[in-house]
Amino acid sequence: MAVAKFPDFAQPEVHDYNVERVRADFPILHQKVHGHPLVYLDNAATTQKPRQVIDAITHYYEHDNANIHRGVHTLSQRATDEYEHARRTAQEFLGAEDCREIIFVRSTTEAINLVAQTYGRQNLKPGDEVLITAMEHHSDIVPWQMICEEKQAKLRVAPINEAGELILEDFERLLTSKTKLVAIAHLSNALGTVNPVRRFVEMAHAKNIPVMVDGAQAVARLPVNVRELDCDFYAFSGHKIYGPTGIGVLYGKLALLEAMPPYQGGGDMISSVAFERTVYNKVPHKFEAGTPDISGPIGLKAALDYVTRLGIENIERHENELLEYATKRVSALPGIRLIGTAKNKAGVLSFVMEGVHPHDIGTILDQEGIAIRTGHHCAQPVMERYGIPATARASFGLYNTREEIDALVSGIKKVQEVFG
Ligand code: C6P
Repeated sequence: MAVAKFPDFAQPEVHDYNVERVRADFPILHQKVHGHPLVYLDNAATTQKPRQVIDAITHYYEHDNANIHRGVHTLSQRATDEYEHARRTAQEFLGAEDCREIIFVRSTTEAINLVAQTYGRQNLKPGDEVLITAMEHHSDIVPWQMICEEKQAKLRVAPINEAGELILEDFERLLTSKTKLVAIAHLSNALGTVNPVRRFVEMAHAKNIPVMVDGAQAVARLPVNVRELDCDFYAFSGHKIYGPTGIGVLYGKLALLEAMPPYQGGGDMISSVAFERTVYNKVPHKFEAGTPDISGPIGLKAALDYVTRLGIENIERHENELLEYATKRVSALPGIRLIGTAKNKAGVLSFVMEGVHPHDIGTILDQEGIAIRTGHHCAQPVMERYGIPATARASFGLYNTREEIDALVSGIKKVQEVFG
C-alpha cells in the first residue's frame, strides 16, 4: 500500500509574534473595500483563511480526492489517512486522551444538537432539568429547548450580572438533584466574557452532573485542554479558527460516547446491517454517518497546525493587547456604552452608541472598509438582559493590528459626525 504523504504547506516559523508576517499568509486581507484597505473585525462571525489552509484543500482535490473508509485503492487509502490524521491533530490540539473522542461534525451547532438528541434523549426524563446560562448563543439554547420539550424536562438559566459575568452562587444553587446536564459557553460571543469553566465543572461534578462546553469562540483565542478542564463534551467550529466552514469538532469522554445511541443512521456508522438487526460501528464512526466532509478536516488540520505553530499563547497575548487598546480608545468616545465589561474578557468588543442604531454604525463603517457585525449576534436573551435590540461588535483575530483599531475609532467618529 502506498504511504500517504502529508505535504507541509510552509507553516510559519514563529519566534517573535510578527503581525505583518502573519498578515502576508492571508490573501483576502490585501484588498480595498469602497476604496479603503479592508479592516476585518468580524472574526467572531468567521475568520479568514491562511494560504496554508487554502493550499491543503486544493492539494487534496488535485491529488487525493476519494471516498474514505471504503476503498482499497490508493486514493481512498490516502484520503482516509489524511482524514484520520486530522482527527489525531484535533485530539492533540484539545489535549484529548484518545482520538476516538473526536467526532467530526458540521459545526458547533451540530455538535450541540448531537449531544442533545443522543445523550439528552437517552438521559432526560419528565421533571429533569438542563442548566444553561443567560449568555448562551442560540445554538446552546434551542437544541436544549427542543429536547426538554420532547422529554417534558425543564430548561433552567443561570443569571449574569451587569458586567456580563455569571453569578457563581446562583449557578451553584441551580445545580440540583434534578439537573441532568450543564451547558455553558467558554467565551461569550456577544459579551466577550471568559467563563471559569474549570470551576463550573468542579461544581457540577461534585453533584455528578456532566458538563458540555460551547467552545466556538474560545478555541482560537485561549489555550484549551479538555483534560485539564475535565469537561465531558466540548464543541467548536473550524471556520472560527482559520479553517473551512462546514466542519466542526465534538469532543466527548470515551465512556459517555460509547454509551450514547447514534445520532444519524447510514453508511459507515454500522458494522453490519440486516433487515432484522443492525450492529452499530465503534466510536467515533458511530457518529459519522454517510460520506463526511473530507476536505473539511484536511483544511481544519492545516488551520490547527497554523495556530499551533504561531502558538496559542502568543495569539492570546496579541489579541488581549488589541482588546485592551480598543477598549481604552472606544470607551473614551462620547455617547458610547460598552456591553460586556467582565474582568476576564477576550476577543470581543460590543458597544452601543446613543441615538444611533447599530446597523447604521455597521453600514457607515463598511463605507470606510471596516467590517464589524451588528445585530443581536444570535444571542437575543443577552440583548434582552441589557434592554437593547442590538449591539455593534468588533471582534479580533490573530492578524489584526493597532492601526486597524485606530481606523475603527476614526470610523466611529465619522458615524458620530453624520448623526450630529
Ligand atoms: N457565532 C457570531 O457572529 P456555528 O454557526 O455552528 O459555527 O457556531 C455557532 C455558535 C455557537 N456558540 C457561540 C458562542 C458562537 O459564537 C457561535 C457562532 C457567530 O457570533 C455566528 S452567529
